[in-house]
Amino acid sequence: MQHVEVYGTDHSPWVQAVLLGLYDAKIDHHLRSLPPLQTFKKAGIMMPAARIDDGEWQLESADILQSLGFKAVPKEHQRLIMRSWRGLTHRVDSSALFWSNFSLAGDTSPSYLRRQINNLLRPFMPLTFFLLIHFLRLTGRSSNPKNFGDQFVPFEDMLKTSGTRYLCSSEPNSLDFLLFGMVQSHCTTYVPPVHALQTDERLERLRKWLATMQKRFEGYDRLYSGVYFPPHTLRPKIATGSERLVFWIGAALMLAAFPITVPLIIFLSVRNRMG
Ligand SMILES: N[C@@H](CCC(=O)N[C@@H](CS)C(=O)NCC(=O)O)C(=O)O
Repeated sequence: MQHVEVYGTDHSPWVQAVLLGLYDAKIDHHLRSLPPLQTFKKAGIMMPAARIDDGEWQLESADILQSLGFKAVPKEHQRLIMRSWRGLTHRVDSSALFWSNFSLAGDTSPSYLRRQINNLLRPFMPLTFFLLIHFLRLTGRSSNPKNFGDQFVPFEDMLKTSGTRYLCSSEPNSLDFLLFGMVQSHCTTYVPPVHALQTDERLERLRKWLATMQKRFEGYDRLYSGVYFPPHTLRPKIATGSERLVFWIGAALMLAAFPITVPLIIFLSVRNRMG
């Protein structure tokens, strides 16, 4: 494996899982912020997508991790990861914070011109997530459990029985990346599950696991959890002023063009859910 191209934003738990796997396996990779045409045609803005050595674009984080050489994730574990997503919809509690956090995660293309073109167009992704999350909240589908710690208890139990520092083997594997990716996502904009992870008395082992993962990923430049969990690290690097300016111009254009953008987002979302 020479090079892997990944599409997505590092605010997504599933994109994070793939990036963590790539970092851990020391595989050369690049993160692009706009979807490739092939996946856009069939899955809209769905992320992550990845292609290994100019091969076919692949969707689904667990499948991508498997293609990278990591373990397959059993369906029941995938369901547990899905459940640990609860609370992420709180990232739109403050629209200003949601948008400004996205403005900071700039495109990373080496060419300045390409980077700025991508920064101009990438607000389409947060706009979609913003509308999707509000839709989930309005339709009562963003479940709010009494205690956000509950969704992490099954992982605490796994650590109790694994006999190692990781969830199911002596080295971190797909499940560790998926859960740690979820934690990264919860930390991009502080949401209630972060508080549960920090304070819930039932999650002692999970906090140790987080510290182990933090140490392992010390040099990883998308470590959002470092601000909230020890050993602490600085927040990931942010986009420059001119990159953020172009992002905001793009966001304004997307909003001004809402008679086009909003129906397009609805069309892509409905088609994804039906197909
Ligand atoms: N099961 C998929 C989930 C991917 C997913 O839900 N991605 C979200 C971003 S966090 C997305 O792209 N949503 C856009 C949409 O639903 O149209 C995976 O593990 O890769």
